[in-house]
Amino acid sequence: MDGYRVNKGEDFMDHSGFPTFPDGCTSLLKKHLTDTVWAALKDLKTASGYTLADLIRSGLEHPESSVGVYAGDAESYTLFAPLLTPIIDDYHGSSVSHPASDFSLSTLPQLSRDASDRIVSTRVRVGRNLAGFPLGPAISASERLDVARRIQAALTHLPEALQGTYLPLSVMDDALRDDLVARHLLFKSEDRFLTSAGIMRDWPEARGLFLSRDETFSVWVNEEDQLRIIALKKGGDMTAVFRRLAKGVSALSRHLVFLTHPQLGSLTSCPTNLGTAMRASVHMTLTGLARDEAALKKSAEALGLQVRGMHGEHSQSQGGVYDISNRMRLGVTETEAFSHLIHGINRLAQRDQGMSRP
Ligand code: ADP
Ligand code: CIR
Repeated sequence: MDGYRVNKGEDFMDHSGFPTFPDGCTSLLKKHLTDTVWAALKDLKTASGYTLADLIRSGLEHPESSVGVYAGDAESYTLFAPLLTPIIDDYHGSSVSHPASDFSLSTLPQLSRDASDRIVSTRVRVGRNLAGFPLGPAISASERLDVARRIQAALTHLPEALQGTYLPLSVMDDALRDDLVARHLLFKSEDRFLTSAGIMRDWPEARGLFLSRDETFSVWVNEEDQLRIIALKKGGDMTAVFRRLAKGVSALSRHLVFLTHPQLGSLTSCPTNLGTAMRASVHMTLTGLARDEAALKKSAEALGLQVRGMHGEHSQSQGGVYDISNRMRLGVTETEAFSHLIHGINRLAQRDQGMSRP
């Protein structure tokens, strides 16, 4: 859908209370919320009080959503499985048991010289949440604070090369915050999808950014997920960024118990992030392919890649530079997802080269 329209209140219910979606809505929520599924789930509530209405609120209020649901807790994934399983299968491919985490470097393919030359910066992030707590949409203010304290304590045990400073959002001045966001180091303070899901409640309390001294390793605290563990570096040394991220994840997992599921891997508030919860991305110059953005998105999609703009999801490209990342995160290891990205980037660079010839 072009632009967006916020659905409010009775707008999106028919006379029986079944949610309705405007024409042109292509969300996975609309596709999989049949009247049978709705009738079976509408009166259910998880132990932390999360209901079907909570689960689907973001997708109803924003019919331009691509997915449209956020889980409130681990139990959401079992209680609301008749809706979430088809959405998960649709996004990630049919459900398979998620393999054990593997960040090994030995099997990574070679990045071509042509691709490497086009890469402005490389970023790899994983989402994590803590076992024993609800996810962002259903967590209470005191639980969120407890989560932040545990993460801050774990951060003090990072190896020397990753050490840095924790910056609480509640005491950060606007100029510093804007600068960190502009330099891709900090999350934005508004997101209409997350707001509708209840994730932005009590903002900016218990939110923060941990930044390593050299600014190439960071941890976002209590945004969409309780932790986003991130490695980010200028240039196309993709292996070095992947290795740095793996080091940080491994260090933190020795001091925190992350929320996992036997089939779904790491549990995250948005089902697109399940499994590895990893999005590895490059900012890449594709001036030839940029002449037809719709075709670029189509070829990237066929390669299993996602195209975003220069400031993340729902933003625009600038100067022919795009954010290219792995789309699939569940049912593959981190190394497999990262290898897939490298292969895809090599292909895109090759195609762009062809398009750029006079
Ligand atoms: P996510 O955390 O899910 O990746 P976004 O798509 O909103 O969420 O991206 C978060 C931030 O990371 C944005 O500022 C985005 O521009 C930045 N980013 C993503 N990939 C790169 C990259 N390769 N180089 C620099 N910044 C990046
Ligand atoms: C949506 O449904 O569009 C938002 N809730 C974000 C979904 C996750 N992003 C993605 O798959 N690109």
